[in-house]
Amino acid sequence: MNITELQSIVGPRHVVTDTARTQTFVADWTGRFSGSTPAVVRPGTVEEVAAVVEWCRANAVPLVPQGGNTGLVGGSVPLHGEIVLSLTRLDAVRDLDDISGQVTAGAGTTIAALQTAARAVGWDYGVDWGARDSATVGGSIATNAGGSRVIRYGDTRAQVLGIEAVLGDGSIISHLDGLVKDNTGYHMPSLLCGSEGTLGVVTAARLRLVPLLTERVVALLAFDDVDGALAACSALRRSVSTLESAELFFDDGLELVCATFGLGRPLTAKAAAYLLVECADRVDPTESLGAMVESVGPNDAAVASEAGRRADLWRYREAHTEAINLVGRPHKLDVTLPAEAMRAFIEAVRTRVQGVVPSATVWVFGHAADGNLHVNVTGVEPGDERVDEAVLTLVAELRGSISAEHGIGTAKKRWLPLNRSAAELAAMRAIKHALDPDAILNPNVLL
Ligand code: FAD
Ligand code: 2HG
Ligand code: ZN
Repeated sequence: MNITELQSIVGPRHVVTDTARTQTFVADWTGRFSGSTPAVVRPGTVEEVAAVVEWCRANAVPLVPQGGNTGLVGGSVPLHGEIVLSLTRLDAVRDLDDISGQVTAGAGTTIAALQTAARAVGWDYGVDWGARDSATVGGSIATNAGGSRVIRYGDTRAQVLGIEAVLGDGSIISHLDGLVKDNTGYHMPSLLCGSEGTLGVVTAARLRLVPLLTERVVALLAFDDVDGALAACSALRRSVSTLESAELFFDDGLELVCATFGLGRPLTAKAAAYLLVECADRVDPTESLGAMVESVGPNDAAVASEAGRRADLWRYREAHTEAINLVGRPHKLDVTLPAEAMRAFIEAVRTRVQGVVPSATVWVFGHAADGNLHVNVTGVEPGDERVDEAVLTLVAELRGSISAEHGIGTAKKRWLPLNRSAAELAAMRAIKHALDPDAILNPNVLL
């Protein structure tokens, strides 16, 4: 491989080959997926991205696009010796239009930096999740990230009005005017959202902003059983127009988070299931939420309006991922169930998993209002996929989705036919071939 040619495209400083420095780019956040790379290439402009893609095509060298490397399905790291194309230098936030409420962000902009820029001028970005400080705009588009505010603002796809990207043949497509209504053919942002780096390298996006809501209240509600928590979630969705998040977790997860991070328990008594809800408005939503909380009858509740206390309550939910990672490398199954099947799934999933690996530990939490559950399984060898098979076939039996918001990556590739027909897979392959004829872009994920 002629590294000098890559150096001449992006500058010698931006081609990293030293294995000590490539370490953080070749292993994923969980430590379950790792590989090696001949080079991490860090372009600084869309033209440099296009030149690197053209070079890869000419030299038959595949690449893996990478943003913050917080992806959880083994799709962001070079498992087959690919080049890593790191987009983090493309981090400019520009053309923030106060009138339309739109902004253009480079692919490498972190979600936290985007939020900061929007909030400084009275707007906000509608998508938010725990990895906000590292996850990037490009990665969030490639995975169609969801997070904790989907009930109010939708997923990443719902925020993307325009896109700039480099396709597999090195051509640049750019449509960043941000017209809200623009039915002029195939909608490239929709196609690239969730494409996991297989169709194009996203270099920038025109994003919709939402009004900044400064008055907030968070409530942690405890229930005797999962039915109580799910019924409360549904009642709150129906009656509280300011509801932004409704998150579910269980006592084993709460216990683990408290023990791992030395936190006191948030409520005096233990409960089976917990619902964490957040409301946001321009006027204080505490009273309206309080009245509704009483009507859904939790056993106990902790309520916080002040920012620090709100963050404390959120920590019990958001720290699940980190706490579980410290138990051992988890198998992560991020799934959606139809609302009416959630309880049946939660009841059955432990038995199914322990039926194939009796020593496994199953952790369940998620975004209750979206039907999105995160099943994490620890105590399993990284390559032993029997637990993945058990969970994903249960999901399919219940007519759910094997990927709610993290994508397919390499972790779930073999189970994609559980959700997609042969005709759909053929259509996807045809699209892939049209946009990436030489299979240069992340060829080992998704299909
Ligand atoms: P990476 O991990 O670098 O890449 C992810 C995928 O996108 C890969 O396939 C990669 O090839 C591709 N890609 C990256 N950049 C580009 C680009 N510019 N162009 C084309 N393809 C690209 N996800 C959720 O949806 N909801 C959550 O609530 C959530 N919570 C999380 C909490 C924690 C603690 C962690 C570690 C992760 C969480 N995630 C969540 C997963 C992760 O943050 C998202 O998938 C995120 O969108 C990945 O962004 P990234 O920049 O880190 O992308
Ligand atoms: C979350 O909702 C993330 O916290 C991560 O999507 C889920 O760790 C997981 O499995
Ligand atoms: Zn999630």
